[in-house]
Amino acid sequence: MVFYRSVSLLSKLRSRGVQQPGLRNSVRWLQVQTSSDTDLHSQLKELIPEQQERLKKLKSEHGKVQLGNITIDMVLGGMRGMTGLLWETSLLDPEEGIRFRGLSIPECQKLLPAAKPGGEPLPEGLLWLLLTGKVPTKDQVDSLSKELRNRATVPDHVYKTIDALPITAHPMTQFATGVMALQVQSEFQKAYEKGIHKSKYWEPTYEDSLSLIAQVPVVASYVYRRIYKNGQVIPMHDSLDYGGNFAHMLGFDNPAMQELMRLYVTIHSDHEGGNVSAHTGHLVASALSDPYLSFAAALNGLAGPLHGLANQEVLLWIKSVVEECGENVSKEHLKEYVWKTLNSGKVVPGFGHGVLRKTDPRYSCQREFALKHLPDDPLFKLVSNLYEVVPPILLELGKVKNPWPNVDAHSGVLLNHYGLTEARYYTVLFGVSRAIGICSQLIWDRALGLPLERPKSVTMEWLENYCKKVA
Ligand code: NMX
Ligand code: MLT
Repeated sequence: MVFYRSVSLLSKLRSRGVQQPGLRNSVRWLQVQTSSDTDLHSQLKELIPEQQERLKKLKSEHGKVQLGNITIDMVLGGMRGMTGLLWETSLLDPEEGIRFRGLSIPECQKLLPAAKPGGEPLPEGLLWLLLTGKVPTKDQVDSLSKELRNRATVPDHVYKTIDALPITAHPMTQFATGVMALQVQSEFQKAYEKGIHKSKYWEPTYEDSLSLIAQVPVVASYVYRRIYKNGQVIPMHDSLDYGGNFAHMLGFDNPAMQELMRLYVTIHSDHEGGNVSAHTGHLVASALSDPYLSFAAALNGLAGPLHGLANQEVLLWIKSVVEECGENVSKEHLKEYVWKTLNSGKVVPGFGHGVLRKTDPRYSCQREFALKHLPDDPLFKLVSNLYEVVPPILLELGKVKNPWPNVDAHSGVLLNHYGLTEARYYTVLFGVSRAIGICSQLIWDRALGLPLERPKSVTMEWLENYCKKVA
């Protein structure tokens, strides 16, 4: 049984100094952890029947309620503004940014357990929150950390499969290939072949998802060490948390870098359902493809430069600015460089968004991190100057709907500061984090019995004829 305890939560949040405006929104949704049970699976098992009932009621009582009109602009314009997906784990407000199960990023930073007092949230805590809608206790997070470590052994054939690729293959290609190779261990596939009843689908999906989340940092760090560190692999630490361990396996034991990785993995995990990677994962999973197949597909979408690859593009672009204009480039020179980029028919990477209409809060929290840990870093100063220089120029173009920076505008300079300088690798880090969001929703897709995704498409001729008819 789940209890809603908004009032006591409110005072708990207040005593931790959470800002009021956002708080009012989140309290409506947030469920407080009332159980000390540290087993995530049994918590989910308890939650699923009531959420199934909730969906059934929504369908039977309100199934015919209209959510808006579909215009030809929407059909031709990448479905922008068209509501068409159920995604429980997070919701994006165009002005305010992402909320994970109702919690904003600053609220997650205050409420989710950290490795040390006042530190960045542990991604395992976010996973617990996304899956259950409840803020976990430190004991629950520690238990989940341990479970993930226990599931992290990657079969040998996965390394051999990656090794079959040329070392020059893009890190995302190597990573997605590794994830495909992990698929041979899918519990869902085995259970389906044995004829599992549909009401039980979520159970092997849960098994696959937790194993996948546990193993992606191991595969990702293998790819990094293979390409950039002569294949000298660093084994997992037997007591570190998920984010700390990922930094460790990559070769970074600086406590500040480990904190950065915890923040990085937390904030990149989920961005509601319509972004290319989440939507791809959800679509592929709707055919009852298992979590490995679905997530590998999602990674291939993330590897596109308008989506996840933008973090690579941003650092490469910043480095090209430095190469051409020097580290202490003036704002005037920066403006010229931005115009040069635009005039050569390219986008300014790290700016703009399909849904957001203000500065991405994921950008803002990375800026906070930089102000705290690396205020004098020259590339951080350059990024700060771009924040002033780029938006007015994009507005001047007259077509850009959001001139403000997104998550990718900032992540590279933080990683670069701590020595992770290989920009081509950056999207792999995004991918590791995104497994948490996509797999959490996938478990709920199965638990709620969501159907095959199959929207209707039409031709230009069909649209022209339709317009003549309605004119
Ligand atoms: N630089 C130059 N032009 C831009 C930019 C930008 N940063 N952002 C939008 N535009 C252009 C866009 O290309 C389009 O031009 P055209 O009509 O000639 O095709 C026009 O402005 C209208 O686009 P919007 O409706 O504002 O944006 P849309 O929803 O289509 O695309 C992005 C969103 C994110 C793809 C776009 O803003 C972009 O290309 N940004 C740079 C790449 C980037 O940072 N991507 C990462 C997004 C976050 N993530 O991690 O996935
Ligand atoms: C994401 O995190 O997926 C990006 O910001 C893109 C999006 O939300 O469309």
